[in-house]
Amino acid sequence: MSRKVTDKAVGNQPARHSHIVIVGSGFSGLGLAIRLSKQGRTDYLVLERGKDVGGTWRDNTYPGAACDVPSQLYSYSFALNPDWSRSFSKQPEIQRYIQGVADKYNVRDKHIFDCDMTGATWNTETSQWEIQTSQGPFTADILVSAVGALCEPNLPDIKGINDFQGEIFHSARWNHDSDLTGKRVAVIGTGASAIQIVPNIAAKVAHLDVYQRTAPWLLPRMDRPYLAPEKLAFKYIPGVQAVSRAAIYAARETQVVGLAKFPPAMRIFETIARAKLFAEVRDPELRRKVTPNFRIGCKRMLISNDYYPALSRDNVDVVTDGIQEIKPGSIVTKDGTEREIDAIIVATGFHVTDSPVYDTVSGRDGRTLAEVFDAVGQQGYKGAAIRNYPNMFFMLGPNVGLGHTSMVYMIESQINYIADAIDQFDKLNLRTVEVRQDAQDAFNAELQRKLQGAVWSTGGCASWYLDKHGNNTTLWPDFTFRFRSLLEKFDVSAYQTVSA
Ligand code: N01
Repeated sequence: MSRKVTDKAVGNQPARHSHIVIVGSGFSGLGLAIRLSKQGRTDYLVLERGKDVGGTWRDNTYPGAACDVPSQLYSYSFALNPDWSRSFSKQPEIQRYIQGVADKYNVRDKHIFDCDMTGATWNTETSQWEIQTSQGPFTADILVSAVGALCEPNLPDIKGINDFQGEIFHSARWNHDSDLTGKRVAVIGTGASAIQIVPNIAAKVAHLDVYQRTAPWLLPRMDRPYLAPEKLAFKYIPGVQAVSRAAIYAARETQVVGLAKFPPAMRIFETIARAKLFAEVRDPELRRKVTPNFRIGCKRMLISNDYYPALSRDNVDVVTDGIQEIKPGSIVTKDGTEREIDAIIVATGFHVTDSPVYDTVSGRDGRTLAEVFDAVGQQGYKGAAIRNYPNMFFMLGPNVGLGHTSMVYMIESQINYIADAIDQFDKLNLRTVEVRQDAQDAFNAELQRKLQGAVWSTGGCASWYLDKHGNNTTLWPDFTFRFRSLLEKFDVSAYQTVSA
């Protein structure tokens, strides 16, 4: 049973209490909220810093933003969408889908929007979380972090970047008031975001410099509009959409063999990528520049049919000399060349293993998540719990990320686990639940053992998958159905519990 809900004071301010507080309403926080509502629960709140649900799909509105996982799979299993317009959806359609699901399951009134969590501290005396937000304090018996891994833009530490006088913005904070038509533009980065942006602005800018630090591997994007009969079949013939989804899932899961178990098998993908590069980049100098020097899969494999053609345009240059400094109206590379520009698009990714959110969450011994991770790296248990953080669950915590299939599958696995954990917390009348150190250590030892032979460790690249200790603390190194079965039920025996 949940304890009595009373509003208390945190510091001098009265705090609003909720048995469960979920922070963030992207695919993960929203999905958990829907599950709790379906179970008939009303004792939860979702604190969302934005004005709407959607998370990264609400925030990433850059030209060309689209998913690189097929739409059939990139959706909740309980809310299949027969109306996807194409096999790989674009951002506006995904955001509309997420909004539609929030409306259908009627969970918006459980949200507090424009509510930015600025701190969360475990209070050992009350066994509650004290949560500071831009809308005042809250307390919770159970706190769920669903803030996502790709939410805090990573701005590169380049000399002079703050003195640039032209327009400058991050890919995840696109300035729609800015008109790049006829301007000299620089894109810094060549990751998943940049390769979607470049083809979508290349034709309208006067000149585009693409600053590449590492050439990515590119595979064909098997994207196409769905035909009307297909959509009718998805909608009206029972099982057709589920079968299509299962087939896509199974096909993608075969990649785990090469990525995690036997990296030489990735040569098949490398051969396809090399053939594509050869066919689409005819200029030998450009081909040399954009040929990757690591095993495919070590960094996220990208899919695009229009990136190489965009790079081959007369008004586009790929710059590989490394940025020395940014001046008020130009970028200077390490070879001394100065290129004048009017605008910079910073497509340099996100704080994944060093999110600023980690500085704001203090656990049982007073240490922040950032301090704990700094000491030992991002370690958790089933990506859902972390020692020293009682009564706290994580959506997309350590080692839940993927390079080959839909994160929504992992999210739904975690929803099963956390919803069951909350149920058991109440049924067993617990006051605290905290993962045992030995359970967490054994889980991580097994993860790192599996990761040793994976392409992310052996493929010869640097990536955000690895933390500063050199450990891969972001990716799941096995088949995703194994993750699903591991998280099917909450295993209370792996936790220390105190009864209420
Ligand atoms: O970021 P990234 P992203 N100077 O980290 C370069 C997801 N996503 O926003 O490779 C110069 O991948 C960096 O260079 P290097 C997806 O999970 C999904 O593109 O580190 N360059 C790299 O080229 C993805 O993995 C979709 O040498 C610097 C780039 O910036 C994640 O989001 C679509 C630099 C960063 O690439 C992030 O993608 C888009 C510096 N100081 C994104 N620092 C889907 O379709 C970094 N770089 C689902």
